[in-house]
This record gives sequence, C-alpha cells and structure tokens, in this order.
Amino acid sequence: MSVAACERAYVGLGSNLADPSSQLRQAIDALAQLPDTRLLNHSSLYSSPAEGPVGQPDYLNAVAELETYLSPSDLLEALQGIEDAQGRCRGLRWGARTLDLDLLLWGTREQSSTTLSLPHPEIHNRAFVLVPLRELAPALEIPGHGLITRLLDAVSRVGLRVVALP
Ligand code: ROI
Repeated sequence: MSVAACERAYVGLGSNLADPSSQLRQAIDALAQLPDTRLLNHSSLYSSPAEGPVGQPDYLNAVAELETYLSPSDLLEALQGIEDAQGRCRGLRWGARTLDLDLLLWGTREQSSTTLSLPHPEIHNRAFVLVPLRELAPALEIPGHGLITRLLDAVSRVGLRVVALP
C-alpha cells in the first residue's frame, strides 16, 4: 500500500478586477476549504502596478502556504475550480482578471510540462510573488533558483506596497 506524503505548497493570488481585496479574501477562505489540505498561513496583501501589458488597473497580490496531500495536478485543478467559482474569464493571456491562482511551489518538486511547471516559471522574476513569499518563508530555497533573499536582490520592488496585514 502506498500512502501519499504531505507536502508544503505555496500558492500566489492575484486580482485586479471586481473588488480585488474581497476576491483575495474569498479565495483564501476557499483555500482553507480544500480537501486533504490545510491552510497554514497567508501573507499581507500587496498592491503593485500591472507587470506586462499596460493600461490595466493595479493588482493586489498575496501568497498562501498550504500543507496538502493532493498531487500537484489535483491541487492545480482545485485552484482552477476556485478561479472559475469567482468568475474568472480565460480570455486574454496577460489580461486583467478577477482572480489568478498560481501554484508556485509543491514541496521541492521540479517538473516542466505543458499543463504545469514547478517551480512556477516566473517565480524568480516577480517581486509581487517573492516579497509576500519571503514574508511566509524567509529562509526558503527555491529549487533550481536558490535562496529567496538572493533572488529578491535582483528584482525591482518599485510601486509594491502593503495595503493590508494578514
Ligand atoms: N502584475 C502584477 N503586479 N501582479 C499580478 O498578479 C500580475 N499578473 C499577471 C501579469 C499580467 C503578468 N501582471 C501582473 O498575470
């Protein structure tokens, strides 16, 4: 008999439409209800200008820390279910969105596929991910990239600010 191991996973949350702070709070509540999963912690809420295409409202971002028995693909599917329940339209790739949930890390798993890459392929480039992630895990080592503190030295934090404590 094989017994699934419990893994530490980190999820990035982002929203820039339809009352972003309620979107993030509602998503955090939904993460706490996931099966075979425990919500351990979540970061402050951070505001920042949209990276990528201009002309979008500013984003609110946060990171949640989970302990889960779900596989990466089952967890990803559960995250997409939460996005859909909160009215996410999958239109434009880099477009404004009510809710974006990114599986950032699942244990120390490294994989690359068309449906899911771990760690998240942009994790090391994004201050709006690294800053809230460091709040939860200051000594974290990101597989394939190194210590979070060192990664933070290399990204711009211009415009990123805390708007609500956890
Ligand atoms: N920019 C910020 N600041 N926060 C996000 O969550 C975010 N998400 C995106 C793109 C469009 C890349 N820009 C973002 O998907």
